[in-house]
Amino acid sequence: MNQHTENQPSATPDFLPIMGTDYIQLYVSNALQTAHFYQTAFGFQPLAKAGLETGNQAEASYVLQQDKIRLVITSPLQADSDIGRHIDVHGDGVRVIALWVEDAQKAWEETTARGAKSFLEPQQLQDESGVVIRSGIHTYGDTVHVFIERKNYQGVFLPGYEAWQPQYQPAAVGLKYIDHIVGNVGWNEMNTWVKFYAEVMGFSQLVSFDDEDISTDYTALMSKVMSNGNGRIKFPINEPAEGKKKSQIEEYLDFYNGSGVQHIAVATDDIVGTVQALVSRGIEFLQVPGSYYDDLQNRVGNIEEDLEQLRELGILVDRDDEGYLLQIFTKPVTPRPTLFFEIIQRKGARSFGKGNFKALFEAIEREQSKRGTL
Ligand code: TYF
Ligand code: FE
Repeated sequence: MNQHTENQPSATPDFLPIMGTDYIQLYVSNALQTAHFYQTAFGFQPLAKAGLETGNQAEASYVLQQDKIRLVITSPLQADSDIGRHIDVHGDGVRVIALWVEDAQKAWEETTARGAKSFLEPQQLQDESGVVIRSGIHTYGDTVHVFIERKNYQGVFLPGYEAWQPQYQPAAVGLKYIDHIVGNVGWNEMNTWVKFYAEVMGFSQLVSFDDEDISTDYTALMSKVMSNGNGRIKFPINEPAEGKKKSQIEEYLDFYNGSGVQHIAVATDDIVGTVQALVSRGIEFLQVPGSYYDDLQNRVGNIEEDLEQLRELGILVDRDDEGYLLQIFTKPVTPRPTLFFEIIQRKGARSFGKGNFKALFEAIEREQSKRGTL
């Protein structure tokens, strides 16, 4: 087994304190309809919007919220825009992982001084509800991190946005917070990005898996998990490895045309209820064979959930030294096999479901073979 945990004593104070994920911004071709999908299918609530009606001629954005999770769904309103080019190259996908920081000026200074490429110099946004400071740096592919400092801001989201309260407000499905956000990076880029999160952002490596751990017949990949000081931000990074046929990571890179966000893992404290609600709203999940459940009890011991219910829904279970976790993966939410969601419930476990990798990756391979991309 090649999994190892690295204990990193924090001798030096955190130069980049992060309180959590502020929002995730997707660039999509029809933000109005994508926002409807996240409301209807995923139970997000409308929070704020910006666009022509707020004086923005360049782009329209819809902000959705479910508990601590905020999504910003953005489309261009004009030809020849950076947003339009992002969509043309990548399809709909994640452009911004915004991090809630104490000091956005310092976050930018500390990271750019350590080698980050600036995306946005610190700027002050102001309206009658207060002040937000924002800055940003580039990370893998065309993905960026925006630092958001909102110490005294009382508005709905950010200056430039107005409250969005349509009549239509489907119920939430129990999604609570972002557990982790996974990036797929290109061949031989793993070390670059592990080094970036370690040296530029002060993160440490939690675990790593190599292709010995996680190759099935076809899928081969390497994965390392980077985490910030307080553990609220966890960024696993995947790199493809040579296998018998095309790695799922390589398939992603081909369709996304480069590195980018592969999956967003969202936490629930009732995975059975959440998944039932998602299924009833049309979300499709990867399915594992029934035999997965035959030896589940032997593998994970006693769990509180009803095994039959887990089998019916296709929820996976894994155990580590600290407890267990339940997880399930959606099919891609875009026409390209790129972005998908993970629903996760942690019951003590702090790992990522290594015991499920084989069953999960075989399920992904069945989808790849339907697509003819294996
Ligand atoms: O985030 C993780 O590490 C798990 C497992 O392509 C995983 O969710 C790893 C790679 C992958 C899909 C899921
Ligand atoms: Fe995950």
